[in-house]
Amino acid sequence: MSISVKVGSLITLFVVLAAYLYRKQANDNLNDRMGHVLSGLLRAERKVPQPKTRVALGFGSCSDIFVDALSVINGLNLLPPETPEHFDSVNSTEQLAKLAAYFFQHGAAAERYVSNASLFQTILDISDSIQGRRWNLGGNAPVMANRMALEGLDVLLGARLTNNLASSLAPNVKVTGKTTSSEEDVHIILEYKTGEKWGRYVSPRANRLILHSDNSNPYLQSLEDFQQELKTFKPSLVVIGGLQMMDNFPFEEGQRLERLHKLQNLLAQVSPSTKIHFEMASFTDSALLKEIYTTVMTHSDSLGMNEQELPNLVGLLTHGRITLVSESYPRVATVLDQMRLVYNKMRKSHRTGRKLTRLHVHTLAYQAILTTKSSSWKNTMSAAAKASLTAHRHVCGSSYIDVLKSKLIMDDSFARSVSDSTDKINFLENRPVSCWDEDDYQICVAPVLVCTNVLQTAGGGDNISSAGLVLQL
Ligand SMILES: *[C@@H]1O[C@H](CO)[C@@H](O)[C@H](O)[C@H]1NC(C)=O
Ligand SMILES: *[C@@H]1O[C@H](CO)[C@@H](O)[C@H](O)[C@H]1NC(C)=O
Ligand SMILES: CC(=O)N[C@H]1CO[C@H](CO)[C@@H](O)[C@@H]1O
Repeated sequence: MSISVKVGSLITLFVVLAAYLYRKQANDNLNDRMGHVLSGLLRAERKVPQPKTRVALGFGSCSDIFVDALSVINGLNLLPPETPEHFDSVNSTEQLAKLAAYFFQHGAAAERYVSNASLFQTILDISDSIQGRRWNLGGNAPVMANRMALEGLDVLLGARLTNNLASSLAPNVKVTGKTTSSEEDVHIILEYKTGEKWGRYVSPRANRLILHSDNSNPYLQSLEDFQQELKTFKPSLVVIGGLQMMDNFPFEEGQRLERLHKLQNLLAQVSPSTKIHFEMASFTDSALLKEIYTTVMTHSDSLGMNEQELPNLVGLLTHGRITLVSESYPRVATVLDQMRLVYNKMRKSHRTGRKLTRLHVHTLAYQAILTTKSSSWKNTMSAAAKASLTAHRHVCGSSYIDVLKSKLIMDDSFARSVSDSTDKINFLENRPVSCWDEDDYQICVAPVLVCTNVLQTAGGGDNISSAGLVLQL
């Protein structure tokens, strides 16, 4: 070997080594930064004691089967459709393929009713045969109930449960109404990761499409029992969720509104010292969301929702229609503007019911909580931190947070409003939760250490919202 070749390979070696050291340094800096963000969030979470109080939640329950979306799509021999299309409910495999492509290509969360019972059974049988599928307790109210119970609260749950489901509840959850032995509603949660490919469609982020064919949840069967027990349970918070099960369900004429009026009546009778929170979900039927707006939302002190559900509500409030798919990584400024719009519209247009004093929006990248300054909601900063940590813990499936399994996708600074890009908040890694006052409210924004090792996305919103609420009571 000649000298020049030796020198040449030596130089190559140095270059490779230098590149390696440079990358290692960059990684170490990044991990240091995330370490600071993590300890800042943990400090904020621990700053306030967990309250010892009572919470009541309704409605509905189901069994969730979590399964890899593409395995089910392949199992059903679904070919990627020419044109993705949206449907309010699903009735054939062609519709399913088009609908799946529609949400998959946007990485948008969705939940749809399958009107064809034999098709639903087929999808379920295939899902259950796929390796790695998991069964879990499901339904917004039971998941939130378990979360609150884990946080040490006493919980009343308005749901009719089968014995099987009742056994998955924490011991400090009391269930209203009878347990039934009849069949339980099943929700199929088709999960996909970022960058998965189905034909020419690529998912821009991890998310899920939920399919259900519920026959009992849409009727809010436990409502009357729940109302009865609330009188003696005297909770400090009532949480309402699970109403999306009414979306596209074939009710008889007038039946849906009749149930919602019963719920409105229940809420109107809740003592003024008890707060009411409504957890939004994915809706497609604008008429239903309008009914829920007047019967439930205007009777709530607090609303919780994700980055898809917020524009839905904004759409309803501004032009009476739901927006189907929106940005999956919305900027902070956009979300804050939408929150201000919802807050101001709801505070102004009030005739009866309660005044909105709290709004929590959970997104993949950050948590934003708005609270009215004169309200009795406490510890907004700690609540935002806890919600953010819970988002990571839930998706990664571990209460310990590993910075090596995390990434920050929030920018180093963010504008507070789209209308003024110079009014920026710098994100401080040692004090990661930014809070400030505006008009009669406070806003806190906490970055999420986004889990890169995704175990589950469904149920995230329920855990995150509950975690935020717990510290604010
Ligand atoms: C299913 O789809 C067919 C064809 O589009 C339609 O005629 C029928 O009414 C649908 N059935 C249900 C239950 O939605
Ligand atoms: C319901 O699904 C089955 C297949 O699972 C299909 O054979 C049938 O045509 C579907 N019904 C409608 C109305 O599309
Ligand atoms: C991170 C986390 O707490 N996840 C929980 C979400 O809620 C379900 C149901 O209560 C729990 O099983 C998870 O542990």
